[in-house]
Amino acid sequence: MTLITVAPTGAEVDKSAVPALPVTLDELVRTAKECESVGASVIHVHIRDDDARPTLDLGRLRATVSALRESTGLIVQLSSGGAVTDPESDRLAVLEAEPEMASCTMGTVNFGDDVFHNRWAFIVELHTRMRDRGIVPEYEIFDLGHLTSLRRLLDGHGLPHGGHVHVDLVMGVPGGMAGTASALTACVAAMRDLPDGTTFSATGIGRTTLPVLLASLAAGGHLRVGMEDTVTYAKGQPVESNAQLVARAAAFARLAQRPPITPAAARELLGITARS
Ligand code: KMH
Ligand code: ZN
Repeated sequence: MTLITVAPTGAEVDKSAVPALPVTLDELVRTAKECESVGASVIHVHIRDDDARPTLDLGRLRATVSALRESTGLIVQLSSGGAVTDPESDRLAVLEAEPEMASCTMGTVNFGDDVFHNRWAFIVELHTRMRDRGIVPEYEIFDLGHLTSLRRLLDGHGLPHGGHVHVDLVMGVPGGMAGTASALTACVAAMRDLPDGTTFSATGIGRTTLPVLLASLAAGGHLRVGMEDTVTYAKGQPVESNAQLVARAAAFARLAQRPPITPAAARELLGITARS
């Protein structure tokens, strides 16, 4: 069975360049419903302000969590990564919006012409606060050494809330690991040092989307797709919608005899307990 996460928006893609990008709450909710209907069980969320610029405004984040919870059964995973310019304090405050999940990036990485900063003490703080608040982390891995850091984190600071470890390999970022089957295989080998039962999903940025998707399915991994990671469906063909990417991922998963799982099954897999 395959867990499919959709990452519909991100912090980098420009709405004016990609009109299909969901940036308002209405667009996000519509996208979420469409993606759930074609096989997504988790939504990784970045939000935008009224000018379609990335924001970590807490009021908006709370409204987003609540709207997605009311309109869909999806697991809402807020990004604590934000944009490369976001301060640590705002990234930590994301947790106050009380999502079921949040991302937790396992190290600093060059990010195109920028740097995505993730100091060790900040990572420990995110991990600890998530556990205190009953939020399940998805550990974001941009490079092989981030898996070693995850081992160090779990050894020194214990398992996350729910006890299950789930990582997401974000591959093909300029500055991070390559989006190739061999890089994915190296990660799978390194994951042997993580707790038994650790699960992983993978996503390939830009043109690495398909090789990473196929390699992840072949290696027993789960999938993340969405316009945060790719805005081209095929050469010269812009992505029409996030649901188009989820539907393709679901079709590949069915072909691999590992059909998409429901949000309820995903909650069980990830150790997410019901919130009151
Ligand atoms: N926007 C990137 C700088 C995450 O969501 O946790 C960070 C990112 C990772 O997208
Ligand atoms: Zn993200």
